[in-house]
Amino acid sequence: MSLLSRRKLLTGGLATAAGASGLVAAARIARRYGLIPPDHGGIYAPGETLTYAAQRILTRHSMAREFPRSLISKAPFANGRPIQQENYLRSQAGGFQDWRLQVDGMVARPLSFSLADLRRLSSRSQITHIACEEGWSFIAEWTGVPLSVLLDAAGTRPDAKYVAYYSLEKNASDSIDMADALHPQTLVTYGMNGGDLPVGHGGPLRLRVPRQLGYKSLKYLTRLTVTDDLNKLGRELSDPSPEYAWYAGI
Ligand SMILES: Nc1nc2c(c(=O)[nH]1)N[C@H]1C(S)=C(S)[C@@H](COP(=O)(O)O)O[C@H]1N2
Ligand SMILES: [Mo]
Repeated sequence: MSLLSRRKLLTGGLATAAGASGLVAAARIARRYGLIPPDHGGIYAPGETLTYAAQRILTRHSMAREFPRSLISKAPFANGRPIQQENYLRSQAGGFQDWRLQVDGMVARPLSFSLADLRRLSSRSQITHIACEEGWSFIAEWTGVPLSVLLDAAGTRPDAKYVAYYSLEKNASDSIDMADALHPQTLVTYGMNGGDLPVGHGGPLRLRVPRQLGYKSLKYLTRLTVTDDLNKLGRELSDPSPEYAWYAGI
């Protein structure tokens, strides 16, 4: 079956099922095609599944909107208090020379990048909107290395399904599926609005996932782990907070 007709069948099937016999049937179709998000909560909470499955089918190739320079926000809002962790402040005092981004898990070659290493790789800049689930948002230019470039360098195994990512900040981690990890707009960023990424916005390194809500764009990025099963990575990643949907597509 062609990709297009398969896609038509899937979306048609999901819509029909949702209309005819409720969300539970839609979830059943989603499961058959491997479109269950890791926080699905079983067939009794099929809403998350329907959102994820429908989005993944319809927007697999879609791009987050990019804006002209004239629309960059004059006063971007840095969420939360400045990070005060002792190991962070020490690294900052040394100009982040010792900052490393580790890439491991289901890869042929685990790698470790300094900021200088990352700056030598091919970069991309994009002007996108970042939206917090609490209602505020801003537009900024972000510069960095496409996550796909790092995953290719490490040699991601073909059976990988997720990329988990960790912050230097305690208990801060998250994950995305391969569709978002390999998406051209998903960047490991070290620059914002033409300068270094400010501390308040996650400097020296932050993952930007512009097709999802702000909370998926983790600040103070230190590690990427490729996996086929989030349950292998401990509670923090296998059991995400119920307040924040794992899939936050916009
Ligand atoms: N490490 C870390 N990353 C984080 C957060 C955080 O508290 N710690 N907050 C998230 C949330 S809820 C949002 S909306 C955005 C805010 O990005 P900003 O501070 O650049 O505005 O960062 C996300 N990344
Ligand atoms: Mo947020």
